[in-house]
Amino acid sequence: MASLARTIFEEHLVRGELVPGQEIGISVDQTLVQDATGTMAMMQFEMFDKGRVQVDTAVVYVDHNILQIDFKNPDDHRFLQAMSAKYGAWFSRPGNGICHYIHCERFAKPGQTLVGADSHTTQSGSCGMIAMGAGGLDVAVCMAGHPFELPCPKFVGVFLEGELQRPWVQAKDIILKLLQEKGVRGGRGCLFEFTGPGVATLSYTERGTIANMIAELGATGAVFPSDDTTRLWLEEQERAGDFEAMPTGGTGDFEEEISIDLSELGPLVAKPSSPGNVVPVEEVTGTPLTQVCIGSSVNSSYDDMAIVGAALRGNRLSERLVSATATPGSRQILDQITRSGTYVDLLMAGIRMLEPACGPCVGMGQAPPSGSNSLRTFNRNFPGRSGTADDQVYLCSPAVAAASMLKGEIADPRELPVPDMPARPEARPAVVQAHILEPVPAEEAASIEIPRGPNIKPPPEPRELPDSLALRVLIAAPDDISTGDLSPDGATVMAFRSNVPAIAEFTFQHRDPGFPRRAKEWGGGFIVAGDNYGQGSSREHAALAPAQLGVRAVIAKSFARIHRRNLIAQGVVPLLFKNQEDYDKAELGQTWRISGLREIAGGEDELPTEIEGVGEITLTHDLLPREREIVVAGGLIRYLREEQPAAI
Ligand code: MIC
Repeated sequence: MASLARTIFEEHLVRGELVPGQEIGISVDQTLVQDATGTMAMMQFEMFDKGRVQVDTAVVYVDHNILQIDFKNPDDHRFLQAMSAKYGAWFSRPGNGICHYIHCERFAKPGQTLVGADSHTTQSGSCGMIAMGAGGLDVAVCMAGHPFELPCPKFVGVFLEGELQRPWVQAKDIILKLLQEKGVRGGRGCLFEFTGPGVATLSYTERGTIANMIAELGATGAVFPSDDTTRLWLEEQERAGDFEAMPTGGTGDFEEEISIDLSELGPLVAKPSSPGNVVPVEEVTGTPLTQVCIGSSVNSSYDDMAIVGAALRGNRLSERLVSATATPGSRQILDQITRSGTYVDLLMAGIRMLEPACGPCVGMGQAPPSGSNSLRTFNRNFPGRSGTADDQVYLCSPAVAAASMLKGEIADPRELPVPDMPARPEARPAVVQAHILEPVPAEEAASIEIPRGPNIKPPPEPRELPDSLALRVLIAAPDDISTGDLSPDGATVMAFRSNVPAIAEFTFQHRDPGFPRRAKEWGGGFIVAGDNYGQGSSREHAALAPAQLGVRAVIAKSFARIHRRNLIAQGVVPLLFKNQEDYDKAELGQTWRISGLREIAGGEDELPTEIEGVGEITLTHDLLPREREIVVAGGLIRYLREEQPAAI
């Protein structure tokens, strides 16, 4: 046997060698964008003047900015609907559900590659495919027919043994266990392949839970075998023809191997405000709650909803809670929970039933009360993401959520009686497929007009990189700055995703609200940061917005994968400290003079830097050959225009 991930990479390799860290290019079979990343990505795709998308399957989903409190979001949706029709993409209407769930239901295919403008694109790795998150521009480049470029990941085998102690220990506890062991930085540069006898005990959607949240480790992706479970899933989705058996690797097939005994796991909880802050549920039982939310971006499968419904049947939510919500992952799941009786179980227990969409996971409604604890089955709990500045969000499995809904405090589900589960109704794929609009044939598409609302502004023009930059330090930020710190989540800010000058005004809103004004007054500057800068989402706005404010370089101890690439693509130089202790010399307002920037293209990796009043330090970088050229050209669009004019 060989590693499945390696085999798929080998089959798609168009450039480079499969050596961890080396720059590779792979051909792309499928792309996805969603409405919050998709408007920018589609405008960037337009610049390539290709007429039609150049991948086999391109899908545009509307699932993030689903609130219509003014014209901005609906204008974006209308724009995306027209763009999809014109350029040959599928268009999933608002109300169909979350891109990751629908993609697994309708499009994921064993052996293929998928690149999506959303970090949780990794969920489709549950279908024996390589699925990776990327910034919108990188996805636009793939839609235009170019390979996806990335540092080759290290292939890590995760050997699962034994079986979960069901029903109260769940797939969420497997990924929380990995997060507990490796932390939010521990998966960077890794592709996790799940193998071993324990894999066969996991359902398709349980695999999806793990593959979704592999993004929280900073990983490139996760892959599961395409086996009998996958076959049954695809048959149920009336896509039996898409099945191909693809086993995962065994001992000796990986660059690193780890094992997890599923039978030893208990329920786990991630405490505020990082998905890596994981403890056994026993450590937090009794924590008072005002809110519990199930579903949304992860754990919104039929089974996730059904177990909560069954546990609550005949009971009422604790009166200590202000509210509880349930968000099914897709229209198909909504249909199934309606027919199984789960919907009524949840309704009668007092849960607020929300439409299938990302919703509260991304701060799109359901902000918790100030200074209180909210328990959620979601994937991220970065500070302020819920919409409440001083939020205290805990992450858990549906089982822990169910027990906690009854008590109004974090509770151990193993105290509950095992409920009678309703019979699982068959899935009805047509329920959602009917509302995924097909690409319009090329002849008809040519005459389609694209309506652009007043909030839809063209992507900003990146600038050429000078050889030296003397600018001030705009912020000296700590470790693990998330993209939510840089470009916040939530209804107000995300409505400006199509308007970079406007969204830039919210940069660092929660951590340092004076940042945008300072950046403008100081004529731009540098961001200095600790480890894992840019963790979390794929939103390129976290690079575009600082760039709009004049940020020309970020100097950090280390970077998160997708954000590092977004900085490069947008022409902001990601630099590293040669000596990490030099981070401590950074202070707000200092002028740093960085020299030799254009020499990066020629292979230079030491940049002498003078810190005013402190002295000289050396900065460096880990840019791969092509990345160096892109940065020096001033970003990916300029690079493609200058170096490969035929490509754009
Ligand atoms: C997230 O879960 O953080 C998001 C919102 O889905 C983002 C995408 C975005 O910011 O639009 C992601 O994961 O990439």
